[in-house]
Amino acid sequence: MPGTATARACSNIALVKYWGKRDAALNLPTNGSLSMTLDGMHTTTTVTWDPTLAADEAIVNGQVITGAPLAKLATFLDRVRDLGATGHARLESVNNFPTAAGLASSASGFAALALAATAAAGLDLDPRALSILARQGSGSASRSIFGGFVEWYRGEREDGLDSYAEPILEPAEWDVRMLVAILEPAPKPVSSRSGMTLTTQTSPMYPAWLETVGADLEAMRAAVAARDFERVGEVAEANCLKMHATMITTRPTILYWQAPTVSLMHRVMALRAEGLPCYFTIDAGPNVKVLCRPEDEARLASELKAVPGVREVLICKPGPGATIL
Ligand code: 2P0
Repeated sequence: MPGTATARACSNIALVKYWGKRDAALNLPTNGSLSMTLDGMHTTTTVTWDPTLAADEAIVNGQVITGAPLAKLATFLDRVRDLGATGHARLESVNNFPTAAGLASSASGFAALALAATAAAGLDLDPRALSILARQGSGSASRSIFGGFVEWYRGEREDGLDSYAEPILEPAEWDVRMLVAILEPAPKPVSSRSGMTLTTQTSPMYPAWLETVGADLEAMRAAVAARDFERVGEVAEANCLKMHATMITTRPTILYWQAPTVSLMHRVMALRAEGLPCYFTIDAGPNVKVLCRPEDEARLASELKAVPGVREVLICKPGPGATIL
């Protein structure tokens, strides 16, 4: 009988970012990062190890995957075969959020796949081993194994065994909101993978990133532990802008912002000046995520929706870790 398992994992948003690798094959980062798992955005993945299959097969959001994206999944499944799985796998994966909207699906995708693929093979990995496995699919996936607020350690080892994530606060321990303002579709930006490589090689700002990101991480760790909303927001916003400064000064430039991205940043700063505490962060795309307190969620959502170019606003709470369904 083929072994089958279904797992679900949420996406996450980094409050201190991952941008740069010390090992590209293992996705070992140049710096640690810290994120919030997002309950509203998840991937559900079913994996079946089937001895009759001649090759790995994948369907993502109803589309049969071929070529380089399938090869990337097969390489990841090789890591699961290294752990003891045999034969080939059929995987079917669905995101509950719009993938084409430039919202990262690799974090939730590889976290769900790591859990489903190992469980289907009868392998019982502890959360740390799962985080290490998910990291090899996509760096940010190491964080999506856990719920709430999560730190992913840089690690020092060349084999990556000390580069895994751990939870700092469980979802129930601190209630905040992350509003995701989704913009109208724009030309597809540079992938994170190639963008990171170019930035580390060419941005004159990258050394400054490396010199200062450790202090951001330390400040964020303390602010999250103290549930200090303003401090978390200030450090997250500054760290996001610093990462984008390294992207923008990459040659050729990696400018993920569109005009509405900048309008949203101004709107968030203006709302804050008017007395609504909120802070923005932006990843490798044009969409803007805004941190606020639960009681401000409705007002902030309507303010963000009123910015021209905003198509939709998703409201996320701190979400759970990856689970078997
Ligand atoms: C982050 N990003 O910390 C940062 C901020 C984008 C900007 O992690 O190459 O998809 O698969 O390890 O994890 C996106 O990068 O990259 C990312 P790979 P990944 O969330």
